[in-house]
Amino acid sequence: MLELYHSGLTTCSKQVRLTLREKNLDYVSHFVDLRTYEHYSAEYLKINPNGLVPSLVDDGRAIINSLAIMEYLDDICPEPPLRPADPKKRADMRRWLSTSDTTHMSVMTLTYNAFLKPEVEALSDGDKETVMAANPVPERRERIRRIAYGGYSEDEESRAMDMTAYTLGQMEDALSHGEWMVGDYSLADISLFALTHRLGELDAEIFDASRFPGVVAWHKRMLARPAVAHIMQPGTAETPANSALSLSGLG
Ligand SMILES: N[C@@H](CCC(=O)N[C@@H](CS)C(=O)NCC(=O)O)C(=O)O
Repeated sequence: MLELYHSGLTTCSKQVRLTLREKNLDYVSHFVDLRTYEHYSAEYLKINPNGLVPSLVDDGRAIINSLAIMEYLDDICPEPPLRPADPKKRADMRRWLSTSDTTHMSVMTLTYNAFLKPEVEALSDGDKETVMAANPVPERRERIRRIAYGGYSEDEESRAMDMTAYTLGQMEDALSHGEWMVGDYSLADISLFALTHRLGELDAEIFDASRFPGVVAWHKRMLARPAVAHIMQPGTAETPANSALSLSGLG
């Protein structure tokens, strides 16, 4: 039996929920509320010692990291295949998974400044300290400290924007060769779509058809997939209101 611990519409939860849906896999859904810090509870930390979502539990064994989970799902359920058989293309796919991971950091910065700043600023010092102390990963703790005290500067925001635009530029090149990132539809498309979906929510000025026509057209192809329409519906049991955001600004 598969159990998914996820937070609805946060970037990494979208990646795994979409993979599950594309494969038509049933699972027990556990919504982890990032806004009440459920991901830092002792119970959840036993599943995911990093205190991050998502986590998959398969017959009692936890698998963590959204990208590892996506590959795991393709291993245990090979149909329809979401990784190219050709080793070179498979390497390309992994390169995009890695790119999605690094770009996620920049998109988090944009998300924080656009959506979360006032809420985090309004937290009491005690709450801020609680959140910082709770996160087990030193790099994340530092990011939360950064957010809680001062937030990202314009300069940092502009660097995050540049980095995101750089990734979109690389995607534009890749998409000039075909409809999907690496030949057939694959985990590369799923991992990157989770980011472009967030850029759409942010109404980010860089995500623009005049600058990246191939990416915007690909994004529309993604939106037309039934699995995407299914998992993106806001306000369902899996995606309650505000499920796209974590108050620690790291969704
Ligand atoms: N892809 C990585 C990163 C996961 C990640 O950043 N998850 C965010 C949601 S997209 C999270 O749990 N944020 C809560 C926090 O950092 O407090 C993984 O799956 O481990």
